[in-house]
Formats: sequence, C-alpha cells, structure tokens
Amino acid sequence: MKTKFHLIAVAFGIIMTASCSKPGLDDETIIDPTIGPGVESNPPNTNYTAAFKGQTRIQAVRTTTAFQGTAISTGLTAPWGITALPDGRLLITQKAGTMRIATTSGALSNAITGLPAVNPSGQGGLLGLCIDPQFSSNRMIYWVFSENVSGGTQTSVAKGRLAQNEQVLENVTVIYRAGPAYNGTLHYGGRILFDRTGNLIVSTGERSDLPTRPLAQSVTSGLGKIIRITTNGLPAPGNPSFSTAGALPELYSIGHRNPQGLAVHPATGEIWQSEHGPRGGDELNRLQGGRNYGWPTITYGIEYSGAAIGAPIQQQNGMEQPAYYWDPVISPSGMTFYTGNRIAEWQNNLFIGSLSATHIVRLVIDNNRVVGEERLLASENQRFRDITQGIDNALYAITDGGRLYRIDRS
Ligand SMILES: [Ca+2]
Repeated sequence: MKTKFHLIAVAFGIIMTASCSKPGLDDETIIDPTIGPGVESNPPNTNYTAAFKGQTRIQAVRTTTAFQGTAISTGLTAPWGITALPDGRLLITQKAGTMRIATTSGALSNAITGLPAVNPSGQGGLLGLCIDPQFSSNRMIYWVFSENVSGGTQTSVAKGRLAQNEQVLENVTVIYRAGPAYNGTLHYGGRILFDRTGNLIVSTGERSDLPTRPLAQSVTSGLGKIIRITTNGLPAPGNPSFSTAGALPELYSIGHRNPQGLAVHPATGEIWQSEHGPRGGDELNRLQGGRNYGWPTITYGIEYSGAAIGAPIQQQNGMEQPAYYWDPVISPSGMTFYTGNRIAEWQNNLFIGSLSATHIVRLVIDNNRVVGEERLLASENQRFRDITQGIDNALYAITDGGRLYRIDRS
C-alpha cells in the first residue's frame, strides 16, 4: 500500500513539475486530496458533507528537512500565551495571573506581577498576550483575561508597561470588556494580536452554555466575536458596520464559538483564526471584516451528547464556510505563520497548537485553501496551547503541562 502510494505520488509529481509549480508545495507533493491519505486515521463523528473538496481531511504532507523539537523548560505553570520580545527572549502568560520571561535556552524569570486579578476557574485566567509594535521604546504589553465583574465573569483586555526591572507591570488599565457578564467558566476565547493597521484584534467566546450561545449571532453582544479596537480600547477606525440597530462598533466578525487562535497571514495581511467547535466541528477561518462565521446556525459538529445542533445545517447563504475543519476534533489553540529562513519548506505554513489531539498542526496553505497537513511532535503527548516564531526564526511552543519547546532545524 505504501509503495503503491509512493509510485502514484512520484508519477503525479512529474506531471506537476512539467505543468505548473505550486508555491508552498514540493514538486512531488500531491495536490488532489482524493489521491493521498490524510493525517487522521479515526472515523469522523458526523456524516456531514464538506462544502468543497479539501475542506477537511486533506492529504498528509511531510517535512523533509531534518528538525527537532526540544523541551527547553519544564518549569512553567499552565502557560497560555507566548510572544517574542525584540531582544529574542520570550514573554509568556501563566493562567493563574502572572507572566514569565524565558530565554531561548529555557531559563525562566520570576513571576511578573502587578496584573489585575483573574478568575482562573475552568477555561478562564490570564490568557493571550501581545506586545506593542513599538515595545522597544514604550515597553507596552496587551493581554486578555477573565475578569470577575458584577453578574459573573467577562473576557477583558488590559494593557500595562513592563517595568525596567522586569518584575512588575506598571500603569495597568483595563481597556475593553466584552459583555454581557455571565456566570460560567467556559469559552472565553482569549487571543490578541496587532493587525497591520496598528489596531488590536481580540477573540471572545460565547461562554458555552445554551442561554449565551445564540449571542454569537447578536451584533449587540461582545460574546462569540472578533473585536477590533485601538490601543485605548475604542472601536478601531475602519471597522465594518453591521446594519442592525444597536450594533457594537468594535465588532470585526461575528458567529464564533470559542476562538483561541489568531495569526496574521504574512503575504496577505489577513487575519486567520482557529476556533474550538463542538464535537467534529473545529474550524480554521480566514477572517474578513463584517462577515458572519455561522455559529451556532451552521456547524460541522454535533453536541458532545451526540445530539444534532440546530436544524442541523452546515452551509447557509450569508454565512462563511471555514477554510478547513477537523472531524474528529483536535482542539486547535494558539497559532502562527512561519516566515523564517531556517526551514525553507515551512515558509508561510501555519502552525497550530492542538490540545486534545496533543500535537502541533502544520498546514500548507495555497491560494487561501489548505493543501496539506502534518502532525508534529505527536510523540511528546503534550497539550500544545500556543506557538510563536522567535527572533532567531525557531518556533517556540508552550504546553498545558508547563513545558516550553524549541522547534528548529537539527
Ligand atoms: Ca463557523
């Protein structure tokens, strides 16, 4: 079987080389997903039909460059977000409410304090973070956290300045709160990044429970949304306008469940997003302002009880299809596009931490479609929560179990 597959692959590769070249793909890579097997060997949870070929279970690809992932630290406590500082070190959030700085050899600072209290129950806590594009001069950091407020908890965004002694954050202010408050511990979303216009993109969850779930479709609610705000927490200039009366001006896109991954595509500047779906419905989305990404009206998943969700329907006019989905789920979390020069074949590929399937996803993307999937570091059996590219062009990933991995050419 393997030999036969290889022969087909080689034959197809010759045709590909002779006819055209696909950026991001090796010459012998098959581009027709009906030819090669994917990385998933388990049966799907649903019998739903994809909207287009290659929307799920794309063919497997394999990195040919020798590389290795090494746990350079095991001393973190429930890390959630990681980003590179201009000097090459890594700034990491820990769920209980502190940050740490790690060197690229894995030495950890003491906990950085001075942040507002978080509610760390369930999926809450100190979540994603990003640094200001002018961090070298202003030392500003932005982060997402679950905040105790009247009526329950909320996904909130704060900013603060890293003190020169690197032990505390100064001048901390909460700049945005995604209401309404809800008394629950699930689906906070929690990722944040700067887009190319210098505004903040923030993901919020719909808080999971049946009473709040429909709010993902409501433009008067901050739940289940992608939010676009200035560094002062105000609606960003140029935001799309949703026509319904009372629509929140900070909304960028709607209809999200629990998005825990955001990344800027290095070639297009568009925001890509990963989202925890229900059973069988984890998604990768290419975000466009003003669009509706469907939850809970359309989904490729089912309830964890096995019941259908809604009608059930998977496609509807006026609602966006995911660029890709996973069934069974992998629980996609933080993600980054690779733009480094250490592993040339990874250029512009997307790397996503998988929690429940315990690996790092590598996706080859061509013309906004996923054309290949690979599982990295699966033998480590770690829940990968976030991943970023270092200044040294290696990838750095954190796990729920407290590890920091460096992934680079051997
Ligand atoms: Ca969706």
